[in-house]
Formats: sequence, structure tokens, C-alpha cells
Amino acid sequence: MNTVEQLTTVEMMEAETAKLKQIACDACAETWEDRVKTQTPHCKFGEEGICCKNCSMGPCRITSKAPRGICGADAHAIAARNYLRTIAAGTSAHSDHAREILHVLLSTSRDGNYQVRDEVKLVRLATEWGIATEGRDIYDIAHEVAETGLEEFGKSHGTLRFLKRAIPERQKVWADLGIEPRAIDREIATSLHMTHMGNTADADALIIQGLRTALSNGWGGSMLGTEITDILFGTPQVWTTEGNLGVLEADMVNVVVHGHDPAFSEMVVTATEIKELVDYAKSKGAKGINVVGLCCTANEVAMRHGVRMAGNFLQQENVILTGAVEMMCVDVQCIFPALAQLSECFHTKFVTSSPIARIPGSIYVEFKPETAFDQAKDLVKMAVENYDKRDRVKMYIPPTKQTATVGYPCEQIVKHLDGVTNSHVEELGSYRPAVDAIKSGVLRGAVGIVGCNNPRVRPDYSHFEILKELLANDILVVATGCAAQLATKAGLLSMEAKWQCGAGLRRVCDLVGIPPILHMGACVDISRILLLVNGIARDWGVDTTALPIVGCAPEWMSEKAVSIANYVVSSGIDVYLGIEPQIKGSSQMMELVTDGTRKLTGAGYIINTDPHMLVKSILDGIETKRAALGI
Ligand code: SF4
Ligand code: MSK
Repeated sequence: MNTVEQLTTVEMMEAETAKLKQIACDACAETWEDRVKTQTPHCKFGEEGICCKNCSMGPCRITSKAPRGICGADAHAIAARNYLRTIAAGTSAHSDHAREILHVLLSTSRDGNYQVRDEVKLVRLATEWGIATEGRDIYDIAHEVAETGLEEFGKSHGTLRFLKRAIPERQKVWADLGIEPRAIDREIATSLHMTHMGNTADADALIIQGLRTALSNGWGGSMLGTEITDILFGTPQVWTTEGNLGVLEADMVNVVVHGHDPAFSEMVVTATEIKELVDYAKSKGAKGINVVGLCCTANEVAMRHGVRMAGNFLQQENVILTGAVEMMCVDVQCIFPALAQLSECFHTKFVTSSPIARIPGSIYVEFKPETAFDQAKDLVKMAVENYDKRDRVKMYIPPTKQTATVGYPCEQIVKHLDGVTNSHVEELGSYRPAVDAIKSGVLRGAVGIVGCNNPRVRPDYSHFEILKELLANDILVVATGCAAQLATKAGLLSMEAKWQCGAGLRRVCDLVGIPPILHMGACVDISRILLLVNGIARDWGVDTTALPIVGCAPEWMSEKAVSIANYVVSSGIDVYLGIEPQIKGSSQMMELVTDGTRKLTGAGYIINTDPHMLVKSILDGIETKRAALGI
């Protein structure tokens, strides 16, 4: 039985971090904890979103004595413009990631570096897009799908193809509001144009464009990223794996993959399995090569290969501080530039691979689809050759790790539900058993826990407290990103975590054979959650706003997270935030993101920095929705 005592608590995680912090001090190395101190207190104008530097007459800062910038923009205009720019940046990150993946699909061939691993999904998508499949070579289809996907970024007319995947009620809301996104790049460009000096100063209009731009991420860039990644590398399967720093091995060559774009990490993982390189590692005195993941790359490779996960966002420096990492290979997003300097205090080789994330002090190897496998092999060889440089006196690998069951895309959830379809549920391939469990009250509802960790609150603590409370109250949880990594570290992704659950959720876990927290992937895979919620709404026969299902980002930090929160709200799902958005200097903006969007899309933010209060409001919100449904 997995009792509370068998979980890895945040206090235990902090104790290990403290030991590693001592190693950093001994090596005169700086970490994020030091930089938080030097950056505190933060700039109040930045925190409240009321500093504008959109032209060189400024920067202008709003105070009671100076209520308008030089051009006359007030706090509401400035906060709203900054907020829209944040959404545009977040949308660009996920979407550009998808664009890269589409180019990889375009490069596929039978004898090339990349092949199509999920042909069924490819044909399904081609059919959805009206692309001929009958009698055609699978690679011809793949290339046409890639070209069609790439058109979604810059097409001159129409709206995004994936919008049609939403339930009709949602599509109508978007059409009535005029927020159906056109081309992805167009929404990003329009956002930047609207916020250029001398354009929109109306917070309402800026929020509306924010919703539209965010939709071009959720139902555009992110969904493309997820679909095409599945086609290329396989739709995730259920794996049992492990997580936390204890997955590093003292007597093996440790290679860490970190970032988001799996095109790079997939090749590195494959290269670490080559016999020739494993033998080479053995010839250097190691027992083999141990590849582990970090942040969202960890989620990607865990779901497709069972690769073990070293930790989440704020653990990236700890990984290097173990002194046991021969190489850290990064691609894009959420990578601390500090890693380059920190690696120099140890023997770790820090390798950047993308023109999108260039970091001074790193070894830069620009990764290209045509040469990907050879490049990955060269890097792994370099890591092996670094093994004997490890200073074992400095080395400390915290022993803590937990078992995790990962890999629940919608396809796996439906498959598991099919396995328990009751006799009164005729149709297979639906979410009806989940709908029935919620209707009957066996499950009270479901929550998507997503996002990063953040030193603005006690890192990982909010996730941990909220997750435990939700499970105890019979709420099924789906998780992505660094939130899923915290659940992994804590032991909450294990099958045994059912012992943390109320009786109803435990029964469902036993019956369906699932853990109470379903790992759905990386932050780009929140598009899977959109499809899941829409599927449940369709099977229930109600709009998404009516469902006792909400999203929660207790410790979010990135611009991507703001874009995600807005596409989730646009999709009719309430979002509970544990970190305040940087708009507090505008009362109008605070009203718009909480109640204003609710009048438009049926959903909005609920913000509380106290995790116990936040989880209470989630439970209250779910019960209110249940009451409105009469269940
Ligand atoms: Fe100041 Fe207006 Fe220029 Fe912003 S756009 S910096 S508020 S003058
Ligand atoms: S990696 S965006 S810290 S989830 Fe996706 Fe984690 Fe947040 Fe990055």
C-alpha cells in the first residue's frame, strides 16, 4: 500500500536540493536560488504590467501622479497590450515548434533519418483534411500532409482546419465572437501590429485578439505539433518508468535531453542504444549509457520509449550539480542560459542544437534532419569520451526516485475505457464510461493540472498539495508538462497512488486499470486535453462550459502558459491559476480575465496564490457545475 509516508514529499525534495546547493557553494557556482535573492523585490511596474516600452518616447510607467504614458495610453491599454504580446510570444513558441516538426515530416523517407511510425494516424489525418490516400505511397501522403500543415501558418484565406474538431456549440461561440483564428502567423502578426505604438488602446479589443491568438495555438500550432509528432515518432503508449534525480547512474555515462522538440531527443535516445556506442562506453569503464529526460522533453521520450525522467523545470541546475552528467543536450524552450556557466564548474558538456535557442558558452551543434542520426551518434560518442573526466569526489546523486506509469493520450484513455464498457453502453471508442462515472458521482469531476514550477511560490508545493486534495475528493486528474513531472517525483503517477484517492476514484482506477493521474504528455500536448474535454462534452451532449471539468496551473511561469490559459478559457473551460498574471495595475484587465471572458466564452480565470484556497475553489467550482447539471 502506498501511504502518505511512501510519497516523496516536498520537504524531502527540498532536503536533496539543499545538499546539491552545498555542492554549488563549494564549487562557487551560482543557482536560481541566488538569483531570486538578487532580483527581489521585483519591479512593481513590471509585476503589475503597467510599464510600456513600445516606443522610444518611453519607457512610460503608470502611477497615480502619471496616469498616462506620453502618447496618452492609460494603465488598461498598457497592461492589455503587454498581455497580448505575452500571448503572441507563447503562441509563437508552440507553433514554431510545430513548424519544425512539420519540416521533419517533409524530410521523411524509407531510408532517411526520419520515418513515419504511426501510419494509421497519418492516414486518418490525411482523410480529415481531404487528402487522397487510396493507392498512394505512405511517404507521398506524409509529404502532402506536411505541406498542408505548413499552409496553416500563412494561408491567405479561411480559418484553421482543426477548429472543426471542436463541438458545434464551441464553433458557434467562436464564430459569433469573430475569434476563429485565420493563419497562425497572421494572428501573431496581428497581435504585434495591434500593440505597436499608436494602435489599439481598448483593453476589450486586445483581450478578444488574445483569445483568437491563443486559439491559433491550442487548435492550431500545439495540435499540429502533437499530431505530427505522433505520426513521426509513434502515438504514446503506456509505460512504467521512474522519475527524480535517482535515475542518474553512478557507473554509467549519463546523457540528459532537455527542452521540447522531440526531433532532436528521439535521435539522441536512439543513438544511446547503438551497440557500438554502448560497447565504447564499456571500453571506457562505464556499465553502459543512461539517457534521461528533463522538463517536457522528458515527457516526450518517457511516453514513447519509457525513458526515465530526471525532473522538472527548476531541477535543471540540480541535474548538473550532481556532477554525474557527461552531457546535457538541449533543443528549445525553458532552458536556463545559466546552464552553460554552471556546466563549466563540472565536467558536463552542455550542447545546444537549435538556432532558436543559442546560448553563449555552450557547444553548438546545429541539428539538421538530413544529418540527424550521425550528429546524434557523434554527440553520444563525445559524452562517452567525457566519462573519465568525472570528478567522483564531487559527485552526489540523490537516491530518491519513484515509479511512474505514463503515456495516456486520448487513444489510450479510450482504449482503457473500452476495456470496462458496461453492458448498457453499446458504443465502443467513446468516453461514455467516464461520463457515467461522473454523472453517478463515483467521480465528482476531472481537472487538468498543467504548467511549470516557479520560485514566486514554494516550488512544487502547490502542485503537491492540490494534487493530493483532488485525489482525496474523487477528482480524476490529467497532467502534462512540469506538473506531471512533480507528480512523478512525488510518486503520484504510480498505480499505487490509488491509495491517496477517495473510494470512488480508487474504484475507477481498479476497474479501468489506470493510475489516478493520467500523464498526457508535454506542454504542447495540452491540445490532447482539449480533444479529451470536447470528446466528453460530445458524449454527454452539453457544451464544455457545463462540464465539471476545469484546468489548473498552480505554478505557471512561461509566456506559453499564458497562451495556453487563454485557449483553454476560449474553449469554455475555467482556469485556476496559482500565480497572478502581470496585469494587476489595471482593474479593467483583472475584471476582463476573470468575469469578462466568462461573458464571452463561458469561462474565465480564478486566481489564488494560496494552494489550499485554490483547491477549495476548484472543488466548489466543480460542485457548482454538478448542481447546475442536476447531478
Ligand atoms: Fe509611452 Fe505610449 Fe510610447 Fe508606450 S507607446 S512607451 S505609453 S509613449
Ligand atoms: S517545460 S513551459 S516549465 S511546463 Fe514544457 Fe515545464 Fe512550463 Fe517549460
